[in-house]
Amino acid sequence: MGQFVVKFILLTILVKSKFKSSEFYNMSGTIYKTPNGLLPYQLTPTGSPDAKDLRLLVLGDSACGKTSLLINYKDGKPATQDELAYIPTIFETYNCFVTNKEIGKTYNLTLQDTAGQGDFKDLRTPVYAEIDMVIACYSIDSSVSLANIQDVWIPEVKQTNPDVPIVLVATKSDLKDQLGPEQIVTPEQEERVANAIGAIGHVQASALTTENVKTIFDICIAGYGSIGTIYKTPNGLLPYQLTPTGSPDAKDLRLLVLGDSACGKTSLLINYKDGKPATQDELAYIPTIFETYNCFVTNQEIDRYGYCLLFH
Ligand SMILES: Nc1nc2c(ncn2[C@@H]2O[C@H](COP(=O)(O)OP(=O)(O)OP(=O)(O)O)[C@@H](O)[C@H]2O)c(=O)[nH]1
Ligand SMILES: [Mg+2]
Repeated sequence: MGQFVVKFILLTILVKSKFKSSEFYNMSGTIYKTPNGLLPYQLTPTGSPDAKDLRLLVLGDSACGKTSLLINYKDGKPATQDELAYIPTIFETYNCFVTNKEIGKTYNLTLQDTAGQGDFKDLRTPVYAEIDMVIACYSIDSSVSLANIQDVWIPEVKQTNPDVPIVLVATKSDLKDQLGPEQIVTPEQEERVANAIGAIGHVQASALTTENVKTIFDICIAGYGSIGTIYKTPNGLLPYQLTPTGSPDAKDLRLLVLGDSACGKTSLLINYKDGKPATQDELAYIPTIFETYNCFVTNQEIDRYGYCLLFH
């Protein structure tokens, strides 16, 4: 039982770090998958009494495609030519219900559309405190709009809501097929901004073709449900097992224990890294000065790189 609790705590730390730093972050135009595939939320005409509220806000430069994205998602179909005509937004709110039948969860989504035009800053900023997640948009053919995410939009929202999770979205991904590579932002530029703003996900999407539009919102829902809690897949907690060696692409993850003298930090680490209950000898109290342990852990189920854990 004791061993289970120890593992549980350490795995919680591990899974949270993994979730934040890689599972979502490495999206870069790919699709986030749990062992069962992406958790799919479908639009439903009405919600259930236990539907959770989730408020998503889009922001980004004027005409980068924010409104087109929201309309495409909430209507569940490609935008018509009329809808694709550019009408600058002042301030608009859409609502829709989405359900995942597999796990029986429903969300009442509030989609907060904002104006990219600077004139409407006074309308935008009051809602920043009330939102759960930001969808930060730039147009894939505009490196200025990408730079503005880091220089203008995220600083603006973080003034009011410093810890809000961010999903970074490249809009108009269909333009990659029409424009030359020199007119499209580079993966390095995108990666740099994603890193700088600490995005939990990064997706390239098109309201014109609907590519990945739904994925953006599925990531928001999955990310929101997991942040600050223990990340669980439909199969339960992602289980990492100790392995004698790592794989060449194992990621480094450095965990540090701290707390009062004799509160049990060293016993916890030894128990976990050895994968067995501590012996009576090991449980004897020997004050630590500074010690580092290493071990490799792998999750076979999701068949990805393992982690090289460094404990201090
Ligand atoms: N090729 C292409 N064009 C798009 C796409 N999404 C939007 N557009 C075009 O981009 C223009 C601006 O789209 P909007 O969605 O209104 O832009 P916005 O970001 O809401 O602009 P503001 O409301 O002023 O902040 C329109 O002319 C759209 O037709 C897309 O996925 N692909
Ligand atoms: Mg708009």
